Amino acid sequence: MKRLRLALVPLLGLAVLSLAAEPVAAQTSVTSELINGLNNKLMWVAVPITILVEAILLYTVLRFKDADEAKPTKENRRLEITWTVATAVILLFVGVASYGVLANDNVVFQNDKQEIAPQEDDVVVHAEAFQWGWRMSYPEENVSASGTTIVIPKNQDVYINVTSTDVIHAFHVPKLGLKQDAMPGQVSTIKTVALEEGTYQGYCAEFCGVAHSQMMFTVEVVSQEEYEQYIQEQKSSSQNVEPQQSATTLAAN
Ligand SMILES: [Cu+2]
Repeated sequence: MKRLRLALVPLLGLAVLSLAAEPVAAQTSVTSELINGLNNKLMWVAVPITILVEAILLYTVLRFKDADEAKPTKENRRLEITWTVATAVILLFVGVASYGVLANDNVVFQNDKQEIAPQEDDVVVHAEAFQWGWRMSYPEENVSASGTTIVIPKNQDVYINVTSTDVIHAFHVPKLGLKQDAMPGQVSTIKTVALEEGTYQGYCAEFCGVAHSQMMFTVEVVSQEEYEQYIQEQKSSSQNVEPQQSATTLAAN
């Protein structure tokens, strides 16, 4: 028994460390808040189960290592009912917690839901992938973004329409919790609300050919005023230089 307790100490220490090691960082977007929140909730289930299973395993090894011959186990109704009910409760918790996140529009946007179509103030970004680069534009403002940088305001619903002109690419901004396949001939929308101003790295996350690794882009989250200023600048300066822009993007890559 003493040895068992000794074996449990580093195990418990590890478990506590794994929980403490994850700092409660400020969330960058509603999407990442939901995803990380679910991850943390599931950790509260997974860590105790890991400890329980490892503890039983260690106990069994240490307790019976000198036993002469294995004896068949006897039926234990109470134990069987307990683990069946416990498993059901745990799976129910995991299912309900996951459904709450997966059914949220900020995580999985259902394109056929009419009632959550963009409102007047909402920002719509069109992200078109091609071999090998991105054409970013604001269809409602009728301007293209400068280069491969998307500027979006914080605390505002942002809809990103992702598509491709050739093969399958993927729009991925890890820090904002955004990921969506870019399918040729199909527009897939993702929605989010950015919460933290800053610059976020995005890239293509679907291997699409020789220059796949150069399909980078940037998402800049700014204040509402800065965003409006940016759109005005784009309107007055460029008067749509979309064809040249994609050519320079391609050359730069
Ligand atoms: Cu790609």
